[in-house]
Amino acid sequence: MAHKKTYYVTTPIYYVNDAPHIGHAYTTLSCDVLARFKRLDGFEVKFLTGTDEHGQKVEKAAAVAGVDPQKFTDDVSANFRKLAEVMNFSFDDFIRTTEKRHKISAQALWDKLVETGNIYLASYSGWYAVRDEAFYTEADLKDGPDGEKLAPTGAEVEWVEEPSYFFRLSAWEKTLLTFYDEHPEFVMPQSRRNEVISFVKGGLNDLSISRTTFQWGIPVPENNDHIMYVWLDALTNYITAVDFPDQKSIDYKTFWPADLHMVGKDILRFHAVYWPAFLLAAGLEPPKRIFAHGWWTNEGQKISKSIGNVIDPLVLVRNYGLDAVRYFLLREVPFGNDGDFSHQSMVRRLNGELANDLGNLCQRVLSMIAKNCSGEVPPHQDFLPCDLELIKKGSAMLVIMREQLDYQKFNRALEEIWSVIGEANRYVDAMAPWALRKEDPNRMCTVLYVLAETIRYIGLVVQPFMPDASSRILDLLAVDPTKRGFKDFDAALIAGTSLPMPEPVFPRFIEDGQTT
Ligand code: ME8
Repeated sequence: MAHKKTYYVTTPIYYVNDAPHIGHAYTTLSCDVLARFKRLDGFEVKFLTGTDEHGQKVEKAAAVAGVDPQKFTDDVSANFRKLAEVMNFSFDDFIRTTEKRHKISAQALWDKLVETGNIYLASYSGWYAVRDEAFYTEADLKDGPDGEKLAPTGAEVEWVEEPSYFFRLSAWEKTLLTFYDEHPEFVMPQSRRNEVISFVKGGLNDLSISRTTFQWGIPVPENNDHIMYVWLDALTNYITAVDFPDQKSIDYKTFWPADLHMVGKDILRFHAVYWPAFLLAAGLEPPKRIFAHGWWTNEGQKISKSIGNVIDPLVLVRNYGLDAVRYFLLREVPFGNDGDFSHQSMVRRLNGELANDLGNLCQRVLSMIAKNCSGEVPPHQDFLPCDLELIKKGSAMLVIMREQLDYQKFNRALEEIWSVIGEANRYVDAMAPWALRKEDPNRMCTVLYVLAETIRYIGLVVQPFMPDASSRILDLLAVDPTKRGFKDFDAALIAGTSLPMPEPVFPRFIEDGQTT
């Protein structure tokens, strides 16, 4: 039997110090689209998300809330699960770093690093930013507006002096550079890869990987006075979820190394430098790709709790509808670049691209079929070159999208679909099937068949992006739910199949917040 194609995609695990916001929804959405696309394309998929529950930042947030950290993390982690439900994320596993399976895995990775001589005990003195959960040297810091020292990210820093275990990161510099060289697509986009390489070329210091001044974390196996550094703990989640340390397990053998760790640009270094170094040092394979996407701002401003402009994805979904939000986030910005959220552009895309371009195409064609072809897929005669051209464009989308999504070019994939939608709308106008009704009804049927078939192609490829709207479109064409995978991409509509009464697929959004 042929070996099944597999795909393992992960989101960062989110800190439970705060409520989920649009940035978290964005990262997970991008992974959801890839997971759905690959499943439709016949892959065995594992899509992992979850929450990062240890560390000083979470311990502090729990203290501020006056709640025990476990209870606090239970509550906030549940909010992330709720977000996943509301956004219709199709994850296969939701990991929490406070789970037993994860403690076993993180401690096992630690043991491997000890066995291989990569860990030593010394003491750390330097700066630490709780917000970033990151160590900084004096040279990294910048001056704040009141002359205070700040991390390069703008986070407050505190001076830390304590005994600490260290990971011999400096010893892995050359191996990492060779690894990047041999795997040119390990870090993407290219500009981020260049940043990573120049950071490593600038020289790596050994990394402090344990703390002693707080409790909330996984104890170091050989010395319970030490808590594992939260990033070492958190990164390990990606192998915990495939049963590490059991490297003989089916999941480990099937899915490791992961195909893609999707992250925001803020946490690239942890994923593209520290994580492969830990894995190589432990004799494990690094993942195949780290993709660092850009940052969202809100109407031009940095999103922050103190500014009070945090965008709650649940509110967006309530206002605009889930599919519209999913579409907007991946269409608005070339994936990898920073992007700005504005209600105006959301409404413009919703009305222009969803309600007008796609919605009207479906509505026009399906209501003409309902009226003039007794509500059945019309029969067709020989196709003319212009018919074949449109069908060919529809059919070619899949191959193009495969390539674009393999490089995380979500906006390009959507542009491709919308260019076919544009062609189809121009074809309707040029063929004017309403005018053919009397003079050449057979030709009218052929034109409507070509359009219905093009809409079927569109409905199929839109599935990963807009699962609800696409399933409504495919239902309106009576496409058998078992024939919506890509192996049936070219299983054309059959004349005479009876169709349900057409209904609008996308509402129009009117400025006072109402939809019609
Ligand atoms: O960093 N725009 O968790 P976190 C786009 N626990 N994406 C954004 C965003 C924005 N404005 N704000 C957040 C952590 N994100 C660690 C990860 S992984 C082993 C541990 C997204 O809750 C983006 O993906 O701070 C970013 O990398 C992530 O949320 C940070 O989430």
